Amino acid sequence: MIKISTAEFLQGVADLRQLPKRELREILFIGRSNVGKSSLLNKLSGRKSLARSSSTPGKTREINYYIVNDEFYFVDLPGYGYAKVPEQMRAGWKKLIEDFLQRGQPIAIALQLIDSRQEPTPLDLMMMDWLEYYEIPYLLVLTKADKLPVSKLSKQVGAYEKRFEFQRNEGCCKGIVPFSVVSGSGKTSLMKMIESSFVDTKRQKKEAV
Ligand SMILES: Nc1nc2c(ncn2[C@@H]2O[C@H](COP(=O)(O)OP(=O)(O)OP(=O)(O)O)[C@@H](O)[C@H]2O)c(=O)[nH]1
Ligand SMILES: [Mg+2]
Repeated sequence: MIKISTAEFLQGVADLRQLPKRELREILFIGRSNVGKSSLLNKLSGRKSLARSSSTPGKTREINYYIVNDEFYFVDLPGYGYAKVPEQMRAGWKKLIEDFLQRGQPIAIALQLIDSRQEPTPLDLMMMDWLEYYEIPYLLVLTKADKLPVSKLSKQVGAYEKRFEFQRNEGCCKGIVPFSVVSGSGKTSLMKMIESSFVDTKRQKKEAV
């Protein structure tokens, strides 16, 4: 399994002209404000405070690039769905994300985070539609799994499996993984899935030649 030996903040991007010059495979972290993107990124990299995680939702306004093992990027996308954000900013977010997904950079996999206690929001569903449309493989990560009793959690995973059966079988959804930053559960399966996404990205590249 991939071992993360180094992970460093590289840069924040508010404008696509500022994207890093070096093209490396990317793992995207997508989800609404406060869902646990930064916490997951920190947990996977084994660095407690690499990405700023806070209890103030909507803090991350830029696309944050982290370079891992000098080999690939973790990309923390700005959270959406924060009620207090002005309309103009919301439109800016949509344009930034959609342009970002269309760049043609090698995205190994996107992690679409949803709170395990909740139903996907309309913006989560819109994001998933975009991922399907641009044919970006993704995992649904059900966060804060420690906040649900085990039986409720497995019921919820079952409900997600059923609801997104089509995306799982015919679309780009590669799996549904419950995760808790508190217990660390889900970390190993996520790392394995990220690793196999690298193999698939290589394969796609070869086929494209
Ligand atoms: N109990 C529990 N709390 C969590 C978990 N993951 C995140 N949190 C908490 O949820 C809050 C938000 O987490 P962040 O990682 O900052 O969320 P984010 O998605 O990066 O938020 P933005 O950057 O604002 O979009 C923090 O207070 C975290 O400690 C989890 O698995 N379990
Ligand atoms: Mg964050």
